[in-house]
Amino acid sequence: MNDSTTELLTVVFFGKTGAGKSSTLNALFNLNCNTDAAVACTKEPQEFILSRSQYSFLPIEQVRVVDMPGIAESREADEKYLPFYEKWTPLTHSLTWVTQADTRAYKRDQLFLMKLLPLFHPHLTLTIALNKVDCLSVDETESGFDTVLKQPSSAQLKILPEKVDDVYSVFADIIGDTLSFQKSDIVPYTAFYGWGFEDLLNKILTGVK
Ligand SMILES: Nc1nc2c(ncn2[C@@H]2O[C@H](COP(=O)(O)OP(=O)(O)O)[C@@H](O)[C@H]2O)c(=O)[nH]1
Ligand SMILES: [Mg+2]
Repeated sequence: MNDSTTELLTVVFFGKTGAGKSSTLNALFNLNCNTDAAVACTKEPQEFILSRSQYSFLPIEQVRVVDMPGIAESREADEKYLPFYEKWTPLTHSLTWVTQADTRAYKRDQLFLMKLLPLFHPHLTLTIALNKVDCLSVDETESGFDTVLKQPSSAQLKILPEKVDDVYSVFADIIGDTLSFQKSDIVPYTAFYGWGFEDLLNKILTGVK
């Protein structure tokens, strides 16, 4: 659905505070969005225009990427940020919903998605970016993420499909028939180590209908 006359594709990063939206944008595109483990530091949408002269892998002349303030910081913050989400949702071609692999609590994602879903363009490309795969917990006896090879351990790889199934049902439950949504729309990765980046970039940049 990108408009070939304007050659501008808009990719917007949504998701809970702390899920890793800003870190992902920084790592994917070498940007400088503020990040913090403890303090929510993206207070307003931050917009960046990327052009193919600088990023040769872009499928289109210009890509606008937008880093949003995180949801679920507090009730007041959600109320303050909702208008930003309401403004950007209809302008979005590729929506990257960042969430974490190292949790089982997705209720906040569901509640916010319920509010925004009516604003989604029916042809919008949705990607669930499942970050922090490095933190995916495994049995104490098994090893975790290999920080030297920068890849998940075999134990983590073994539980990943189950994790993707869980996340799929959490989101599919809300999305219903509103738009096409498949398990392949969920991309596991880690912004820290870059594992999964190629799949993520392909999905968010070239999966646009
Ligand atoms: N372990 C781990 N931590 C991450 C990863 N991505 C981001 N973080 C950390 O998560 C925290 C929140 O990240 P940030 O990008 O500010 O989240 P945002 O609120 O969604 O923009 C920061 O401390 C990041 O360093 C990852 O892949 N693995
Ligand atoms: Mg942020």
